[in-house]
Parts: sequence; structure tokens; C-alpha cells
Amino acid sequence: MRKRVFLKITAVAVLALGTSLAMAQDNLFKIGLILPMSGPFASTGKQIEAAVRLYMAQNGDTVAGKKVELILKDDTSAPDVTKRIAQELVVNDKVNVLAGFGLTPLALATAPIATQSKTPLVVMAAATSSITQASPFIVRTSFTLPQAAVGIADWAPRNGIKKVVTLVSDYGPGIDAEKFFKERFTFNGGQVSDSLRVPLRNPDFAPFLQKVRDDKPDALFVFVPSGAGAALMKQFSERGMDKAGIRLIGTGDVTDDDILNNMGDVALGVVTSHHYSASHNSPLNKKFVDAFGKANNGLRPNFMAVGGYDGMRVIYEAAKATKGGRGEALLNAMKGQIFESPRGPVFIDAQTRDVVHNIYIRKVERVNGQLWNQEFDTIKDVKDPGKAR
Ligand code: VNL
Repeated sequence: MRKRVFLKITAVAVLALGTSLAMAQDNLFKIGLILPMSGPFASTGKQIEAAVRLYMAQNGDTVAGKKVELILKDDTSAPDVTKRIAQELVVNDKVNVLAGFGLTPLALATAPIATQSKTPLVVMAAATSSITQASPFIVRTSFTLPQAAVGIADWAPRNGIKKVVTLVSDYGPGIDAEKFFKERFTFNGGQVSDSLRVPLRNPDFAPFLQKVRDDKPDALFVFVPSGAGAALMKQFSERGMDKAGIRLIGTGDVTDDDILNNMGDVALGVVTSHHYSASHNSPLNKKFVDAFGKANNGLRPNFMAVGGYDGMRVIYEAAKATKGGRGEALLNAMKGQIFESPRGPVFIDAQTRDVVHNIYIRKVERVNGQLWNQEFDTIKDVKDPGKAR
């Protein structure tokens, strides 16, 4: 009799414990954040992590009455690792949303997991046009290379640049940049005399730059991923390209705010087109840059940080609208969001799930002793040109 009562009590206790665990799960909204926190692209991971934490510090760690649990994982920028981590986050942790994705191959490797598990996946960094087409569950808050590249392709021919050599990292975003720059620049009457592709990892720019020097174009158009711009800029100057009268233009990845201030005089006058500069002149951006710096030892946010910050905005608002939901409902609440970002006005196109934003033409200038990408022209509400074909 005693034993039976004991068993009953135990059973009730176990049941209660189980229920409270389930309730605890249910009272959580889980974000699986996968970033390159080590390896050659660690600066992207660091910038996005800092922005995500800033967003949470400013907006609280509960949404719709649920506690937000951030699970950060380092994928070392290896696609098979990203995919395995995403699988674990979905199956074991039952995350509501996957986020991060520092490079294109990492996002593409994980797309099938999002589709199979119906888990919304927010791309905060990677920028090849086709990524959003790899899964109906992918939403992007970073940018696309076609968006960024056509801005400078319009500006250059109006400013005395008629002959250009392109030089890009040999993978998705580089190929997009090369293709869309060339198409638009040629349409505008320019000539691309050569198109060079360098390896993504540990590129030696020297032999390529020598080729460019011999070709004597008016300008060299470059795309290299965030973090790689400093090495390119250094070799550009060491090879005497600027002295030979060859200008440097590109998408804003090369004059990345994370490293721009340490590039020195060689960066002065470099004109690029991009969706974000830390010197963007708006009250919201000033507040963002200031708070980001205060929380991170004076670090300047770059375009990766803003992709992470806006990604959190999209996730939080969707979580609110669905009372901490998941799957298709959460995804649908991400589509169509319109808001002011530190970069300017942003729209998540419900059809493409891709970001629509302004592209700015900027020139590197020294202001109060520091190098900044100073915006001087705006192309409003640019949709990804890669989708319209
Ligand atoms: C990508 C595009 C990566 C632009 C970047 O930096 C970048 C990508 C790491 O899609 O892989 O600046």
C-alpha cells in the first residue's frame, strides 16, 4: 500500500516535472545564431554577434511573454560544419529560427535544413543573389552584390571612367559582382577590358595587380569579402597602381568600416557603392554607432553589424506578431516588414523575401582624423537586380 502510494506520488512528480520542462520550453523563444567566430572571417562573426547582443540589450530579452534564448555557435566558416550545427539546433534545441550565415556557401549548405524542418532562416551576412531562392524559408537582411554593384557601374562612366578591369573573389558574390557590374557598365557605354578572379582563401593579389598595371585601365573594380580589403589595398599601393593613375572602385566590401580606419592614405578618394556606411547621416544611425562603440571598446559597426541588427528586428517583430511562434507563421510575419534601419529605410519584399534598401555612392575621406565612407549620392529603394530575370 505504502509502496503503491509512493509510486503514484513519484509518477505524479515525474509528470509534473515533464510538464514544467515542456512549459519552460514553451516559454522560450530560441534563436540559433551560427557565425564564423574563428578563422579568416571571424571579423564578420564578431560584428554580427555584437550587433545582435546590442539589439537584445536595447529591446529586452523577452518577446510576447517568452524569454529569448540566444544560442551562438561557431561554424569556423566551413559549410559542412554550418549544416551539422543547424541540424542539431533544429532537432535537439528546437530553435524557432536559424540566423547568421557569414558567407554564401554556409547559407547554401544549410538551406535544405530550413526547408525540410520548416524553420525560418535569416541571412544576416551572405550576399549572393540566388540565396533566397535556395529555400522558401530564407529571409535576408544583409544585401545582394547585384544591388551594390550597379550603383558604382552607373556612377563611374559619368565620372571619366571608361575602361575598367574587374577583380573579384572567385565564388558566388564575386561572380554576381563581376556580372552585374559589367552588364550595367557596358550598357552605360563603358568597356571592361579584363575580368580577373582570385581565390577566396589567402589570395595573393600581386600577380593579378601586375596584369592590371600592364592593361592601364582608368579604374580597377573590386569585390573582396569583408575583412580582405586591407590586404588588397596594401598591395594596390605597393604596386604603385594609384601612382600609375589607376583608380580603385568597387562595392563597399573593400572599404569595410571594420578595417577602413587602419588603411591609411591609400584609401583616400576610393569611391564605392553600398547599402551602409557607419557615417550615414541620420539620428538613428548616430545612436546605433554610438551605442555599438560604447558596448564594444570603441569598435565601429560595419555593414555586417547592421545586417545582424536588422535581422534581430525582423525576428523580434515576427515573434511578437505570432506570440512567439515558429514555422510558416513566423516566416510569414517576417515578410513585408518595413522599418527604419541605421542604413536608412528597409523593406523585406514579401515575394522574394529579400531586402530592399537604398544604395549610396560614397567616397573615403578623412574627417576629424578618421577615415570614413562619406555618402554623397543615393539611389532609392533598390530591389535585387538579380531577381528580375
Ligand atoms: C559574402 C558577401 C561575404 C559579401 C562577405 O564577407 C561579403 C558572401 C565575409 O556572400 O559570402 O562582404
